[in-house]
Amino acid sequence: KSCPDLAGTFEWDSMLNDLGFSAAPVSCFQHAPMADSWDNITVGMKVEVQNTDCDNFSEDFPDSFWVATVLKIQGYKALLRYEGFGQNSSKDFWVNLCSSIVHHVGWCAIRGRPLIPPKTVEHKYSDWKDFLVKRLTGARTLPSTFYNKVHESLKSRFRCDLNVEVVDKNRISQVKVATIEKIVGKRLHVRYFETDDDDNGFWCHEDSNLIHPVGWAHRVGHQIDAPPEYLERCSVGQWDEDDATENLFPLQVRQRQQFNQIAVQLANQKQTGFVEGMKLEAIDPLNLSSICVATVMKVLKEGYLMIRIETYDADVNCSDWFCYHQTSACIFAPGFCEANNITLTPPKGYEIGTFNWNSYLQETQSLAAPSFLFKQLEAPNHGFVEDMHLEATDIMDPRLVCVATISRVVGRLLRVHFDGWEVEYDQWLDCSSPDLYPVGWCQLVSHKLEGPRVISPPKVNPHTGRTQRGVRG
Ligand code: MLZ
Repeated sequence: KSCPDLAGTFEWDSMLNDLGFSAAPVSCFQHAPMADSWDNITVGMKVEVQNTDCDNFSEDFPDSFWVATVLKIQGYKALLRYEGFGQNSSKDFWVNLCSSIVHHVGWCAIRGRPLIPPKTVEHKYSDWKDFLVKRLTGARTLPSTFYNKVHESLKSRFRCDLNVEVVDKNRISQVKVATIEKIVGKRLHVRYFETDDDDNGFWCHEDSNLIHPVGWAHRVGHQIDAPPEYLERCSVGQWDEDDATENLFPLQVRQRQQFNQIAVQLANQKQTGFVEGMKLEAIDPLNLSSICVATVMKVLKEGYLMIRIETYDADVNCSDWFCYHQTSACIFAPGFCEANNITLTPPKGYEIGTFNWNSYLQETQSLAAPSFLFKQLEAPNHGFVEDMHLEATDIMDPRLVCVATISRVVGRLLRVHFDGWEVEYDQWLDCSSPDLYPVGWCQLVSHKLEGPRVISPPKVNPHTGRTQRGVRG
């Protein structure tokens, strides 16, 4: 099985006992394995687990099991205490609840495995059976189908060798054809078509809005860099069995349906949607810590927009345009930052303290995109709270999943801070971002987890003072 190198992966266990440590609950991460059934997993539940408090414990051949109670839950991790320990916390331990060493009560009986009381307490009772029966009466446990569910929820919709269209990390205004080479935890490693072997390709989650089905660019009118045969295939709608088709992108299908509904409503109310030249605020795709003044440069089909971040000098080749869907939660009406006390990054040539939307609109003779067009109006009850810990992709170096903390919550918008790194590395992300994972996710899917930074300072491009998508560090 192909896994990224797990050497040096960070273990949360030392931090989990810190006073006040709080991990974002699994149920906050809609796309995460088991998120939809996590509310049934509660403190006080009983499970059967290897008994390590015995003579000659061997991890590979555990021959004794015992019942334990869930004392705390942090992400996928649970603090367990063996039955019989009462107030004695000396053998408490953290496990990943989704790992294969934890079982529902009754599992040992079915499998003919022995339940053996831990050494530390074996002298405490003479009738352990009676003790356990009493302790277990009325107790909750995991559903017996828990591991089948875990297993199911870990499966990717994709498979290796499928072709997709992916943002070109060196030119974010276009997509390229790429092939899936590896899948870890529903994160896809893709290799751009016709690039040399040194190119390290690109990582993104299968629900990312940076990847699309084959034929997408042609369909919506997005720029694509692909071989002529491919373009020809797309223009006649001829797919082969290795082409990823739209059924693998349910979120994008939903976006399109939402867009169609909005278009009907707008038409009924005789209102127009996004128009070329409109101004807005947008998360800078090349510097996710900053929300910037931006312009709609082009309206594509099916609700896609090409947007330019005005922080930088305009590129004559339009290579600085970036595609956001109209229903994206990463674009905002002018005034959003001010209303929410976020520092708006002004256009090139303007100062943070003095930039004013009204005069800017006048000067540039342009219209503000009206606020009813933006998704920010809906703030779902997502459950994220400041200071919660989680695991998050460093989208500027997307092979990395790192230890992180929620540093701000603004409606549905989250600011994610990478522990130990400067705030310049922070990322504004929507609460439904597929780049956010619960504590214990990396361990669950065998992905390397980057710990908090301890040594070397970060590098910034000395020429531009900023970093580039996917090519930093
Ligand atoms: N090469 C990169 C690594 C940064 C990783 C930060 N993750 C939060 C750099 O030094 O910029």
